[in-house]
Amino acid sequence: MPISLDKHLRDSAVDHDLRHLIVKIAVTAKYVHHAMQTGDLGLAGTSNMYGEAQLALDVLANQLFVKELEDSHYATCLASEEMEEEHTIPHEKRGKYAVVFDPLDGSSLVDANLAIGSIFGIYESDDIIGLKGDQQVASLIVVYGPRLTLIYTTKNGVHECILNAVGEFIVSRENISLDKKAKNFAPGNLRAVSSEKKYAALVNYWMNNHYTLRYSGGMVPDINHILLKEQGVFTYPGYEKLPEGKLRLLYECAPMALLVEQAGGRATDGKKRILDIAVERLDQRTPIFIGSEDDVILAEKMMHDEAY
Ligand code: P6P
Repeated sequence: MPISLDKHLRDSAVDHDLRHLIVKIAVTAKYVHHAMQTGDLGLAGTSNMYGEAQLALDVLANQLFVKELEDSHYATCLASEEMEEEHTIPHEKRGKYAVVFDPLDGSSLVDANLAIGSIFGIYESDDIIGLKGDQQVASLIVVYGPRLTLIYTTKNGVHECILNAVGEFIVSRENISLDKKAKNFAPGNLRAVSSEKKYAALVNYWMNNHYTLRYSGGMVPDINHILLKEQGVFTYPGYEKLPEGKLRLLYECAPMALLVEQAGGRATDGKKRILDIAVERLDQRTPIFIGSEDDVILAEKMMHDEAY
């Protein structure tokens, strides 16, 4: 008998408000997916038949999540990669969870019809600055691919759900567990190999040892791939032009790190555990090495040990 996301959360004795918050995110993702599919939204710079400036999909996705999360009465504040400031929930609608999100990560891929996703981190907190990823009570990704799926953790394992024919998210995989060793590699920021010789050596190691390349340019499908294949290593290092790399700690790396650690993997900035890094700024970036534990450890050594 298929189990719905809501029942799976209830059976895991997840806090009532947190359960409803996660279900609300899943339902809103259906609206975002519909907007993506109906094509009644151009990307920024186009206009509809009334001559109104059309909303870029990522702006619309952000507006949908902000509205639904505010109306849920379960959030204290919101922070989004699409907004410069924290969004404080009006007092009469305030709950107990701070929700941080990238509403549509990799939206530039959507016009090439590649899979993209949404990323969420949830904290029981009144504010965000100063938090560490380890304080997340839940994180989840939504994958807008050939199927609409999500993978979530409430720190009680990592589980996948798929949207079924009647519009319900049904559990499709439970307790995802990563192998210590990877066979696939997802080398982000490859342009860095020209200046970062240690990164060039690491990429060569993967190629010379016949790892299989699996990199799409979207962090959500790439980490989703690692979780569902139960092995793999994803890297996005910094380099001379961007010492901290491109990916954001709060909206991308910390939620992904919780999912991967809960699945038995590892996630660091090359030296420090991602979940131990305090959030000092909403747009703070960090290098990231994430996935199968042994391969992340090897990547850390090859990037930072003098012996390599
Ligand atoms: P690059 C998408 O823009 C994103 O933020 C992540 O989803 C993805 O992993 C990364 O950037 C891709 O970066 O340098 O390969 O385009």
